[in-house]
Amino acid sequence: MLMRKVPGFVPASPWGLRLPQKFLFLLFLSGLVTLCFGALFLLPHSSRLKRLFLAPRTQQPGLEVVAEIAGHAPAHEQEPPPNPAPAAPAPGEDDPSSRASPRRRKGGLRRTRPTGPREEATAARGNSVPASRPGDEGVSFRFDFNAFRSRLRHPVLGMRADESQEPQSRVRAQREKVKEMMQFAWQSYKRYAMGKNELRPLTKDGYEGNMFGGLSGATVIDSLDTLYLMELKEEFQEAKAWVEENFHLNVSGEASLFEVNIRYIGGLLSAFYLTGEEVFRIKAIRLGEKLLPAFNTPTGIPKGVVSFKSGSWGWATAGSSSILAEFGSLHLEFLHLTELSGNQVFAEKVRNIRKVLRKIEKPFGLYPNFLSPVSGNWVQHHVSVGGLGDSFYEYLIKSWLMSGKTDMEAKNMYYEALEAIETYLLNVSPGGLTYIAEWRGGILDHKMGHLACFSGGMIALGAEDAKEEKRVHYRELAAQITKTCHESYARSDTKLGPEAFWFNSGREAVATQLSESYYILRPEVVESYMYLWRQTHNPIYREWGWEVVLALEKYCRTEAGFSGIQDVYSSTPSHDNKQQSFFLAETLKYLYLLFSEDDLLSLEDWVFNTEAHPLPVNHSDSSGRAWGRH
Ligand code: DMJ
Repeated sequence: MLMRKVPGFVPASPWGLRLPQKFLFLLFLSGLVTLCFGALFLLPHSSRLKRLFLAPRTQQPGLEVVAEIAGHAPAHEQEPPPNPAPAAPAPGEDDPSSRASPRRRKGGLRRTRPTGPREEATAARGNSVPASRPGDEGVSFRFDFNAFRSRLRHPVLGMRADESQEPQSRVRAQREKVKEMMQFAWQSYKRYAMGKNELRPLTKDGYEGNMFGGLSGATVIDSLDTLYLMELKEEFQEAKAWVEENFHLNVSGEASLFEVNIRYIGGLLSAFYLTGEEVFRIKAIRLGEKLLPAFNTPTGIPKGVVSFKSGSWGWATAGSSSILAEFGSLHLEFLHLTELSGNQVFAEKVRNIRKVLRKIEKPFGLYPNFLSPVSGNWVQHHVSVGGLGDSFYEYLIKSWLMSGKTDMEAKNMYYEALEAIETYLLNVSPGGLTYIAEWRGGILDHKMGHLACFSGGMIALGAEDAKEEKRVHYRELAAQITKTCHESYARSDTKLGPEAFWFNSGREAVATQLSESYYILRPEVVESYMYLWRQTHNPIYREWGWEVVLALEKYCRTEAGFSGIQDVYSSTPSHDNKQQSFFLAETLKYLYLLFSEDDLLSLEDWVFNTEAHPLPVNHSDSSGRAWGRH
């Protein structure tokens, strides 16, 4: 031994050590062992050594990762919810939570068919996605679906109180009618256009369009949650089977980041949260990864278009500005992508967008619609709560709600923006109609787009958390704007509203030219009816919703599906030959919710993305750091 060779060292035992020295040596040894063991905890989650020595924890791994990185206690160390509700079974199937149980998952995640080499390559490249293992399709992170469902305050599909108490009620018949419309829209799509992005009901064929970069099946993905909540079980299974077998991500076109996010990512995320089916989670994450190159700009503000071909997009080569409503409507979905993948990159991307917007100077507190992703400056001073701006404001208030009311930054930005909108854009017409005009560097266009009619619902939704002295005011404002939007419908021959309506020259809430007189099955007006109904239970909103149902049946229903119309002021309008996917995702869903009990997708548990896909409120983290400000 080395110690024997040390001069002056006198061995005192067969081990060559005196008792105190022996004690010291043992102390040193035990310290060394403790250190080595402790170091295991510092190894990355994927480390083999770690997996060998430390048994995996089963509680809420998804939240743990978010919580660990955010530096606060994981959810399973917190209080259980006050009123946990049992999870509702998926239509036509057993309790989905049993399918997603850790025991089941031990044998591998639910397998879907291979999705092609490009997808595998993308996953392997991975933007720091955990390494893939055979059987898990490249997404090895595990999300505890049971724990998530146990935290919901209401059963997903509600208690169906209305049906049991009033089996023959009018509202039930109205709801059934909307369900029949959904069934008809779906079956028509399935018959003539299954797998295409949208149905063309007059020519009885499908349409791909150029927004989705080669992705197919927008109507399938957009319909999943609507079919689920209407309990159209067979149709839901058809849609799910198509996703499993035919929804391929190995495409190489150029896609709208916004459209792919709100329709595909939003639809897949909702389908997962409603059913626990792994196929939806995995596809959402894989598709989310394909969107990341859009953020490779000097500011991190994404370009509107992402090229799936190259995997990256030359920011300098493609146009000069990004659109507020587009880059400002990613926050909800991207936080959920992080929640379901454990990959912080998604959350980081949208937090950076927030940071840029927070810092930049706003003219009069208003957010213009165009921003340069290169310089980070506004490109022109056009402000609108309709197209180009709309869902940015919506995502602020919904980020606050989705965070479990902890994302103070979103809350403050929302109420500040609303104040500026009220001060500079809000008007009352001579006829007493309240409307939100558009602003061009200080000059007002006295018009409202159909798209801007979502704002009644948004303001109603945000009213509850406003400063006390503003609450009643916002409720009233929401009701007034919704009434104006109803007027735009009521003043047409078809009782459907035009794409844009004006307030000038003595004409109010009507389109002034044919090019603005079309209706393409848009949801915004019924969306506001739904929120106002939930807030007030004023029967007028159900009456107005029913007027829309009758008008859709009369003017938009064709032999092979629903179609938009070219002139709402004609009693014999021409059809535009398009059944928009958002008609199934949004218009019919909001109508169905309008004629349902409030606990069907309760607003305590869910926020709807801008394509009406429900995403769950974070009930897990009272400190708010996982979802809120970092
Ligand atoms: C939908 O895709 C979404 O609602 C989006 O926010 C705006 N446009 C359509 C519906 O009109």
